[in-house]
Amino acid sequence: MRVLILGGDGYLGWPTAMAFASRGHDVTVIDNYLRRKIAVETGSEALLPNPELFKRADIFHSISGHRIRVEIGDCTDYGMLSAIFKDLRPEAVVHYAEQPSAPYSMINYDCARKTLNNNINTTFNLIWAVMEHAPECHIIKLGTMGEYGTPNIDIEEGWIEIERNGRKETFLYPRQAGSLYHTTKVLDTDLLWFYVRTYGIRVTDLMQGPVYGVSTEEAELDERLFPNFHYDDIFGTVVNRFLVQAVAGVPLTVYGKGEQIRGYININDTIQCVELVMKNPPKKGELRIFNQFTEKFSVNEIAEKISRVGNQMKLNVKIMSIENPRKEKEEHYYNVRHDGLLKLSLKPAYMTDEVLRGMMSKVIKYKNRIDIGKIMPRVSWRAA
Ligand code: USQ
Repeated sequence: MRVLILGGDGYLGWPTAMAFASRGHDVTVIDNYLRRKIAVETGSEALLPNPELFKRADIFHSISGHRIRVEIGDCTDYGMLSAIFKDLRPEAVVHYAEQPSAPYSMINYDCARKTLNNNINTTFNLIWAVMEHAPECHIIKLGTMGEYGTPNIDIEEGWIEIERNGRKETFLYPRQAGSLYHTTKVLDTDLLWFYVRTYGIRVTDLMQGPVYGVSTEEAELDERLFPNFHYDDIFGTVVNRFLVQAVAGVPLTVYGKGEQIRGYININDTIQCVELVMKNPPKKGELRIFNQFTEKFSVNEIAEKISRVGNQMKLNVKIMSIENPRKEKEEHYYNVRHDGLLKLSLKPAYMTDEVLRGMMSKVIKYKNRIDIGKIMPRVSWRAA
């Protein structure tokens, strides 16, 4: 298929591009390097240096023989995005081009504004580029499980049927996010739903949980192709952070009581899910929503798993509860439906001790690159 990946420089965008190109798809990536710029501004660089996109595409081509077309541009610029759509007329577009950090979105006005502008304007421009130049194109949008928050009732897969005074209607499941970043994803979903029901575009919105993983099949070809693996407080997700902390000899930073439960997914399963969704598009005029994670854990459970595996590897891992910098429920009900992707035949890779050992061995290889100054949280959810 002709696929356009927005946010192709990111932790998920680049491995997706390589996987799709390897499987014979015609892949173009766009990125404006926003995450790279924020990482430098906030001192949050990834564990391994990642060459810029043209260079990575060249390395990948020379090793694998597969080409990835690269465009450097800002998707909030409609002229740029619509010209690419007009030229390429993609059959599917995968939209990862969002400022992905909840802590960054909570730093101050400028960071909040940048997050809002980037995320909403990119989604809005994408919708219009599809409507004007590729109306059959399937939009695959990365949303987040955090859109739902942690309500005290079961979380359905995107939609909820409500009966009121003898009448029924199906609505988007209520959303109440816990950071401005997560709220931009709620706004994205609302925008997509408006244009789906009004103009009949074709959309899959993936409510993804925190992703973990150091490498993917194609990244194994050369370490310069690795996903940008962050362990800092801005871009690092909790499992990746704990792996690095275990290796660095820093006690695992459990925020507050540590009973916060989330649905987690291995980076290889993210790629698998996006490909399954792309191969099985919804019909026009449908907003299809999947809850994209494979297993749920509390932060304490993750800390215990990583410390057990780390200790088996003679790392002497300690766990430390620190004051929670976020405003979130530290104990809550969490029962989430997530069978949609399994019905599309997703084969999950679970967070086994063996998987954790493999990831930890990779991190150990780069132990001397770890900067422990990047580990403690710097951003609080309280207004400055
Ligand atoms: N946490 C700790 N200690 C840490 C880091 C995090 O206890 O050192 C806790 C957080 O307080 C939270 C949970 O671990 O309760 C998950 O935090 P996270 O930083 O792994 O994930 P989050 O900030 O929610 O965001 C990440 C991605 C985001 C994605 C989201 C999915 O950065 O792009 O949308 O995961 S979800 O969490 O389901 O909303």
